[in-house]
Amino acid sequence: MSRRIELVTGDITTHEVDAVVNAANSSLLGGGGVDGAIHRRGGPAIGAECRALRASRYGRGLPTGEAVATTAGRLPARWVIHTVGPVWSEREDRTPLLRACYTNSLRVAAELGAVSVAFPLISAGVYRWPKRDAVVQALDAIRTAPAGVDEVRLVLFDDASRAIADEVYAEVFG
Ligand code: AR6
Repeated sequence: MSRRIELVTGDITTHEVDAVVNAANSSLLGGGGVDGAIHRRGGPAIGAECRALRASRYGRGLPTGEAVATTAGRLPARWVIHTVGPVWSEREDRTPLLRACYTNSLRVAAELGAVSVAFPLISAGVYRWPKRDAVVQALDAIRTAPAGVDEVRLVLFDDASRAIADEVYAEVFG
């Protein structure tokens, strides 16, 4: 497979890629974390499309693990792909849902014709997924997803997450 996976540190809303993935919630109506940053910087066109999706296809919300695209508004990207990560649970293994966020987002990206996609570390903030395992699942799900998108960035927001990701990357690809 020719897919390139690159680790980057910083704010995902500044990335010039075809599609930026948003760690949304099922309401699609915005929130904090990366979701808040994407809606703020991308402007109201993103929220307007999200509300239209709620009214048409997702009256009960976007299910966890699924992904749907909207405009990227004023972001330097063509699309935002909204996906809903699982909330971390001690009692239940929700790993398949976390991995589905990556594979479904890549499928939607490929359907759109996106060549480059940037992901945040889904579920690793407000949803409390342990950072290291969040990176393991992200890299492995991206690596093994069907072909279609050639260039994938995993954007780590801070240096501590980046250091964990560098270690995991070396283990997964080294
Ligand atoms: N660029 C890149 N990464 C970021 C940015 C940014 N601008 N901002 C935060 N992160 P979170 P979740 C990192 O909480 O855990 C929202 O309220 C952050 O450090 O954004 O999936 C939604 O509406 C962390 O590593 O998403 C949902 O209700 C990662 O992005 C809920 O939070 C994900 O943290 C989703 O929670």
